[in-house]
Amino acid sequence: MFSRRSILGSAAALAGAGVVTGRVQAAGIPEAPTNPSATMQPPLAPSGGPDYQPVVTLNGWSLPWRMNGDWKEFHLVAEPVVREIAPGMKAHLWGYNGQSPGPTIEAVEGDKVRIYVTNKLPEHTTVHWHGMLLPNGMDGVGGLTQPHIKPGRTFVYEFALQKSGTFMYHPHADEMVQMAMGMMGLFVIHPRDPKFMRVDRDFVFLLNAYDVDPGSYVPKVMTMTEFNLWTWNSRAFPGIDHLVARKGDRVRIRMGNLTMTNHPIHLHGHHFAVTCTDGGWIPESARWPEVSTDIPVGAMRAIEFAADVPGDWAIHCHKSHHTMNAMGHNVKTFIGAEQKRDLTRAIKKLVPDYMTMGSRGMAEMGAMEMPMPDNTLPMMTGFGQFGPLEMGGMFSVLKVREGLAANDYKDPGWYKHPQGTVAYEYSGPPGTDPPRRNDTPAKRPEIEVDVVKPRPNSGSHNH
Ligand SMILES: [Cu+2]
Repeated sequence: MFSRRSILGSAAALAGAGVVTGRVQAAGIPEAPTNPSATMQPPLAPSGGPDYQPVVTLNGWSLPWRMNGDWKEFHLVAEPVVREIAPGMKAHLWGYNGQSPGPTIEAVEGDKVRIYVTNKLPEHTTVHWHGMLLPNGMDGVGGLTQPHIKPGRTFVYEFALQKSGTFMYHPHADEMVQMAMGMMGLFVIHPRDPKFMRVDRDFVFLLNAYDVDPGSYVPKVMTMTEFNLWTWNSRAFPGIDHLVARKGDRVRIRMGNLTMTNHPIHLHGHHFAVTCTDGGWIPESARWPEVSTDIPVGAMRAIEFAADVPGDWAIHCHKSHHTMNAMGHNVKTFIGAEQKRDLTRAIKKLVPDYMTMGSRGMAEMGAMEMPMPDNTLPMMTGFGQFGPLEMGGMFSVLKVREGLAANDYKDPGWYKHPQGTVAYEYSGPPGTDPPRRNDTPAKRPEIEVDVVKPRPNSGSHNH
């Protein structure tokens, strides 16, 4: 699954550089697993200690650890990486252990963690543990709580995990550049009580954004608001993994926002409750049902719902320009304008590749194979079973199916709708009623679900 490599030679050499403390020197630095691909790795089940439902990182993975005495030891390597944003486009980013975002770190409330951070970037860095309650000197703010980690050096962070929840990690050093280049990851702390807030499927991803000029590979790091790639875990539709759930599962989706703007995330076909923020779990009495939730800058939200109806349900950012890729932003609006053939012909004499488009809307771009620079994603793309989806950016599909195995996250393909349950074209003569296909309209099954409260049998489901 992962290739292993030795990072910097022997621990003794590092100790000689005066960076690694004598306390940990004896055991040596743990290996730093690396993962070069954007393929979702199977969740990393707990290998000891309290049981928990491991998270599934969309297009990502969780970082293996080792026990050293009663310390859980991890090794992050900050380094340049190549990330496929979607098939047809790669970006040259900075990240951790081979990918951007870095691997998800999973541990349990009460664990003592020791996290080695090796810097293979061309400039200094630090790691800040966003939202965590920890000693001030472990907070990772370069210059304020620690010296910067210079290129080639390794630092050690040690703290006990006081509180379960969802947290993030990112540099607090040359932050604008390093975050614009993709340096970030998720840190999930599972509750010590395996029954507390137990779900059947637990998905995680970061909202991030890049500004990569069409035809180029490196994000523009000075961009403030005009990003052109809106991504989940540094992937844009149609490159984002689908979220596969078994009918009847209680599902959690944890989303952290490290972009420079807010994202109203909308889920079709289900009612959910926000159950967690970076500050902790939300008591039942303070939850309310929702279908969209706004995720502020520098914050995370976990939503929970019962996946009670099979189907292919869209989940996406409701800012419609965030479900669009590069190329689109500078297209002029021509809706309603007559683009006369003569005019087109005249312009084509000057600009041979010129195309008239957009006078009836932009939908025609969804199916069009437009000539584009290399390494550029179409503005809107992707196909479903009924035609082009005309999407990009922050869009994916929740696929609810009956009878899946508990740990089956494989793409089950497109949903096969029962006959008579898909919207259809009216084909009768004007003024007549549509042909009757069913005596009763197709209805969702009636399931008593309280989205606000955890399921009463929550916790016993998988045992
Ligand atoms: Cu958005």
